[in-house]
Amino acid sequence: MSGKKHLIYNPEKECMSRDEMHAWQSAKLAETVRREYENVPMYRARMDAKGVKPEDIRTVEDLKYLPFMEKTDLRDYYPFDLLASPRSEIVRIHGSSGTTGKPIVSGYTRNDVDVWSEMMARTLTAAGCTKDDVVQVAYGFGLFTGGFGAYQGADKIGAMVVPMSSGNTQRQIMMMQDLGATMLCCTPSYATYLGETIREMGLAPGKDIKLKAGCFGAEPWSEAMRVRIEELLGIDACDIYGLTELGGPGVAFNCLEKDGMHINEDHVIAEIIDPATGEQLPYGEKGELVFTSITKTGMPMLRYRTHDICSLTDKPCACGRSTIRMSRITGRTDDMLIIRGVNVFPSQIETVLVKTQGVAPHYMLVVDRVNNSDTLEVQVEMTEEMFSDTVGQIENVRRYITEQIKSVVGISAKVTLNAPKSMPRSEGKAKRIIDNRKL
Ligand code: DLL
Repeated sequence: MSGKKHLIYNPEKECMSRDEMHAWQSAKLAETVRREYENVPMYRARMDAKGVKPEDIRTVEDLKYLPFMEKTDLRDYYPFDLLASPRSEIVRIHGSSGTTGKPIVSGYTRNDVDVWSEMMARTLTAAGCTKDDVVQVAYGFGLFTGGFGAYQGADKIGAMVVPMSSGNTQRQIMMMQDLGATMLCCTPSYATYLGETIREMGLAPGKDIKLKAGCFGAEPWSEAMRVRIEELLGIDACDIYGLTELGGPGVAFNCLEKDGMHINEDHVIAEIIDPATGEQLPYGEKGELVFTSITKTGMPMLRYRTHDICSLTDKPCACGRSTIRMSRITGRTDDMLIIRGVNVFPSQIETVLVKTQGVAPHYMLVVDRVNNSDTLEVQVEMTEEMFSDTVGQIENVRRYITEQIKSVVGISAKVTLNAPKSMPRSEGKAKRIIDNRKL
């Protein structure tokens, strides 16, 4: 237990008994399935093919009879064929850029925007935000949901919102000082960059910078990275999770215990499945996260496969919320690199790097195939202090990282130490992998 003071935005919903939650979820699920069956021809056809009728879905346990949805569905039925409400009811479009071609888009009704704002108000409150706070939003505003999500949540709380969007780091820091920002919302990689820049400018967290907490997400990050951000900025760094298809950030969030992310279960039902068989897995086991939206009306997602890997727990949390929690995302089924037959997650390598003295957490994994064998190169940046060390000392660090990767991940990697500030900085989602084998 952290001993921290916990604020809860909506105790009635966030602390309801498990029986009440089960009854609520079951009723909302049945309603959503009916809406989807009646309005979305693709999903009706999929249910018919499985021999499932809306009246078969009465409780949360019946979820397993429903067919899955996938990101490819959003591409195949782009842009509006998955809408479960009339076009005239859609008040907002958000999207995320895929690695290939067109973005995927999701349509939000007024109800969906309100639900999302509530989820984000809960998220920010759990990190300690009240109407007295100044919330600097350094997530991008646009089709990406980060900026608008944080704005809407802080606005609902009645805090003072500073909608900076991402980038323009010097101006970002100037405004942070001038306006006395107390909360920061951005990606963890950008938080690291902001923290480093603040330190380089000789500014002192707690004195020149008034931040007390941050809500960071939209990309995977490690526990070691959290410790680093907390040290750099002198704050509580809370993990927040979400995806465009489910209504943006705020699907799940850390409270100040930072022991897993509370899922907004009155709006989404979470399952963990074995990605190979599609079978449900029990609490505690790692697998692919699947979500069903039960209060969205624009484009509800039923059993949506996120490809994110984590586990769930229903163990009680010291904050008083009764909702189940998801662990940190440890990787994606499609981000998992298979190198010489070994499963490698970038987060494992990040943990090694962040814990190593002398290197900065700016890194890139370059995978290639040479003479029919996979190669992995880990490029990481040295700190200024390390850079001015002797060649022998630098070589010791390189060797240390190589050994650690071998022992943690189980494969040999070539480690390249780059000069300070030579690697690209990320203002939004960081790109950490170059897989030349796919080219
Ligand atoms: O990234 C929404 C968001 C904005 C979440 C701001 C948190 C903060 P998409 O662009 O649709 O939506 O990307 C969703 O990002 O499936 C995960 O793979 C990844 N992701 C999001 N949050 C986290 C997190 C937003 N906390 C995809 N940890 C998801 C790890 C995350 N991965």
